[in-house]
Amino acid sequence: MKITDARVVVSSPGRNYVTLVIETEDGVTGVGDATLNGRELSVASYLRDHLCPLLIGRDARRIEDTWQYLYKGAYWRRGPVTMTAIAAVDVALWDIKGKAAGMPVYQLLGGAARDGVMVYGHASGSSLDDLSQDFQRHLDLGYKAIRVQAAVPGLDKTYGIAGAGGRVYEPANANRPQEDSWETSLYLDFAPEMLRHIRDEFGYGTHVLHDVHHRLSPIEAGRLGAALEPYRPFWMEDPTPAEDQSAFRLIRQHTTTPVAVGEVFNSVWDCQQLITERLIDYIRTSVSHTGGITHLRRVFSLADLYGVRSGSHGAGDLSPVAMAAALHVDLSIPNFGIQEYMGHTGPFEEVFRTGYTFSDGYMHPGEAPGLGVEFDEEAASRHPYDPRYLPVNRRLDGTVHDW
Ligand code: CS2
Ligand code: MG
Repeated sequence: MKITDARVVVSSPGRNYVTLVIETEDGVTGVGDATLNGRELSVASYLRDHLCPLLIGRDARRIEDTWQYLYKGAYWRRGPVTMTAIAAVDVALWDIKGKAAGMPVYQLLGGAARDGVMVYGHASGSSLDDLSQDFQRHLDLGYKAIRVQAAVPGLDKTYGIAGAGGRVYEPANANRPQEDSWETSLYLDFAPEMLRHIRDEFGYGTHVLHDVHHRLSPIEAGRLGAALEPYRPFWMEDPTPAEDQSAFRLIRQHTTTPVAVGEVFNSVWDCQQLITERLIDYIRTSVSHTGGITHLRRVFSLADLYGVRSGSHGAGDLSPVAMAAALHVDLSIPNFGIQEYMGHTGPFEEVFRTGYTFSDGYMHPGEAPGLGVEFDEEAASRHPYDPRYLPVNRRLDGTVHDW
């Protein structure tokens, strides 16, 4: 089953997505997501200029061999650009294999290990009252797990707060990054208040999650985790920048609040110490930034040995192709924890026709052969690339802080 064409489509149906389309001699086509938010064209070029020419003539059935060929053959290993490009190829080949076999990808991965995939949605607000309204909206939609973020009093721009009050969840500016503001002391006082507010109003029947977005030092994270314990968060996400894996030993010494890390990682090596020393509870690497289904399964298999569960990144900047691929993996692995589901906005449905479903807090990838996502290239061409920068974050004295 020879590959006859591999092409990259960069489009912006609501936000920017890079999609790889692979065609085979017998007419089976596969798609992969190659979106690296804010740095999209670097992956598009890696694919177009370096990988697509190598794919022509290869046997589409040899997924592992192709993965090794692209990873080891590059010499320059790992890194978000390389691993996102390889992921797109890998996911497209799994899509092709599923379509050729007449089976959904999860069946090829061993079949369903559960009936559905518990997902968490994002509730946010400019105030605690706004947050409560959004939390209720998610409950009404059926969510069993809800992430909470609210504007920190005293900081005029904070990450993760959608729409209401004129705030933008993830400001993305055309010419240069927006500058957010930050002060750890204000946040550390406020975050436990926010969790208390939600538990007082809604009780303990729903899983509540919170994303710290890499902004604390290890000892600050220990203090936050301890302060959150009475409100029993499902997890505290990305408490510190996790390039420093050993820093998590200090967090562990101070709190039993579960820790989730990994959305900016791109290989099993980035989380090896976190997993093997049991320094985290959930590993959040995503299918599209971590070398695709082939490598993500390797990460989750290692995690399974150490009692660490999955909690894949599923923000709206990963395309519906990535969402579908994540759901196939989630359904089939033994150590699934939870899946993020932020959903997609704008006219994305014109371009990506998805077969996955959401019902009562659980998702399912569907039974269509392959990934179950159809990509309409003609529709994509009506939504051209729209360059955007992610924000940077500064403390009130002007120091650049982790975003
Ligand atoms: C966030 C992301 O979903 C999350 O947990 O941390 O929205 C993240 O900010 C974006 O994916 C960055 O592109
Ligand atoms: Mg996050």
